[in-house]
Amino acid sequence: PDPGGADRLRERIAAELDSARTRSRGLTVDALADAALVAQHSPLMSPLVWDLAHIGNYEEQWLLRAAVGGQALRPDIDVLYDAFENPRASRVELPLLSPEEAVAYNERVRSRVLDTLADARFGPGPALLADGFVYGMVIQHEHQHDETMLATHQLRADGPLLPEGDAAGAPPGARHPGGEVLVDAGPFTMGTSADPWTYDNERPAHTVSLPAFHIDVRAVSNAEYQEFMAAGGYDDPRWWSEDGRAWLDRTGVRAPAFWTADGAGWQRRRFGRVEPVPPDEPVQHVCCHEAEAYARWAGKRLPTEAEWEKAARYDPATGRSRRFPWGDAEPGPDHANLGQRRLGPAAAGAHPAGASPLGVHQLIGDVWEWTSTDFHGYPGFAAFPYREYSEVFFGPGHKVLRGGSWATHATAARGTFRNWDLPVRRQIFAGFRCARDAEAR
Ligand code: AVJ
Ligand code: FE
Repeated sequence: PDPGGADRLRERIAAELDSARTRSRGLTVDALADAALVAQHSPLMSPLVWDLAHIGNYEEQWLLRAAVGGQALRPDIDVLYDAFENPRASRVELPLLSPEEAVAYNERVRSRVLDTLADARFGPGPALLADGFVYGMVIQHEHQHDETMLATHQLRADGPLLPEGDAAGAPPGARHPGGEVLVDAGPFTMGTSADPWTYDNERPAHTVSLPAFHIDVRAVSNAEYQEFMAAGGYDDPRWWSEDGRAWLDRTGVRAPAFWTADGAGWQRRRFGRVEPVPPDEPVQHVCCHEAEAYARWAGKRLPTEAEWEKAARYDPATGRSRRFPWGDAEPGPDHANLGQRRLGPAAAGAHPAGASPLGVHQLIGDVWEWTSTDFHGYPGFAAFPYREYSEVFFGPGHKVLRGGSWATHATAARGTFRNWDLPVRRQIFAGFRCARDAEAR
């Protein structure tokens, strides 16, 4: 027993709740006028004011009602902020809280949460509270919606509003990594049973044995993706799956989202700024069909989810799986480009300190990476604490993405974290890296 442990955990929770809220406000009421907060910027996204009050309502449901059994504040609005009741495209029609009401409601919830935090018992006892799990869940939930709100900002038609952050080039002297590494055949531990703030879908730890494979040291860059475009990749049916071809025919897409060509080459719009496409950054805003087509054109394929995780976590020297590619330490600014420190991915080679034992770079941060795997539960999966977080999305419709993006907060990024989306989605901050069978070629 560690008598000071619960107090340290309380302090960490309070600090993380606070920094998540600063970020949520920075993306909503501190950045935009009311009209832009209540507007629908894309049928794919909620109005920003919906995300804002949904964050508070989730916190009320889990940290006030479920965790400490407190009185409900606004049970009448649960239905408005229930993501399953209301598809994103129709949320704008609901009688939502105004921005001002949402801020006041969120503050009321938060001040009660902080009052009850002092008395919260973190175990032994109900699993919801063990090691502060439910607080970690609510903190990660807010960060995940912050990333979603950034995707909404990227889709806004009006100009730049968000601060640009650091320009993260490669550090001086960093070797520009390239090529691929061989991952030997054999077992590794996938998922976790230990990390207390992980989601149900990351559990339990289990052994997976893989044949040998090669995986690229870095994600596919804008320059490489342009070679695929210049080689007629979008028009060559050999590279596209049947679903991919149907998607191409339906959409007429011929470039990543937000790209436009002019006399000077390819430009991209990034949070209201138009700029030349930087060659050394990983390509982003491509869907899984595009990722798959590029990989086939390059004579490769997407990694499976298990291959991605083995490349990210497996340490051949010890046989152990690490929490992160660089070890078990929480991510620092040298390890990975996370947390919206800047508004885009970093160039290849920018984070040598974050490489995995096998020498694979930038697995965490920069861009979510599409894998070829359908989202499913690991052997022994048990939904906790609610089926609607993961379980209802299991099945062939959703592809797993790994690693987190530049917009993902460190508290919601780790070697076991699993994201998922429809294979046609391009508004998320996703790119990919390639892999291939070791026997092939
Ligand atoms: C894990 C990003 C797919 O946004 O639908 C937010 C996260 N779950 N609120 C989503 C989530 C509930 C989820 N993703
Ligand atoms: Fe949510």
